[in-house]
Amino acid sequence: MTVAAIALGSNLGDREGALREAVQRVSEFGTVTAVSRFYDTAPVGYLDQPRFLNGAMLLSTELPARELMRGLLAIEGDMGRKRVIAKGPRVIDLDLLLFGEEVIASERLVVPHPSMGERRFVLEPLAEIAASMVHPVSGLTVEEMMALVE
Ligand code: PH2
Ligand code: MG
Ligand code: MG
Repeated sequence: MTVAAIALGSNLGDREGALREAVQRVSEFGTVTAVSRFYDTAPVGYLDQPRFLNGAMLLSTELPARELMRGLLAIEGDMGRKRVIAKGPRVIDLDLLLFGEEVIASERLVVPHPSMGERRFVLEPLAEIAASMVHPVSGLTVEEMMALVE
């Protein structure tokens, strides 16, 4: 059994409905042990797009990381995500942030998520539900990462 931390984001259509639906669908891959509040956030990176609703969840799962990732991508596809502009508007974005303390660097999957430490819109919801979860590369807790982000 592994605890996976997953980030959720949406900035098109019914953002809250999309996040709720995604949580429901992800629950098919294990047991959801926590869901953060949803945060209305200004777009970061590619700025000319609507505001996001972001959240985070914890999933206890028996699946290996690559299977979970495959499942997350399938949910994104089912929910109508089209990859048009990199970092652009999306109905749903599901990012695998942490998978226990596993470190994975394959062509298809990199865990911990490489940019999680730079993103307040990821760390703030995650800190709400998993403050003491440890980043296996830096050794920092989510709470400590949150204190370092601008
Ligand atoms: N996702 C991005 C790019 N910029 N900004 C916010 N506020 N929230 C996001 O989820 C987000 C973003 C690409 O994944
Ligand atoms: Mg993302
Ligand atoms: Mg993504």
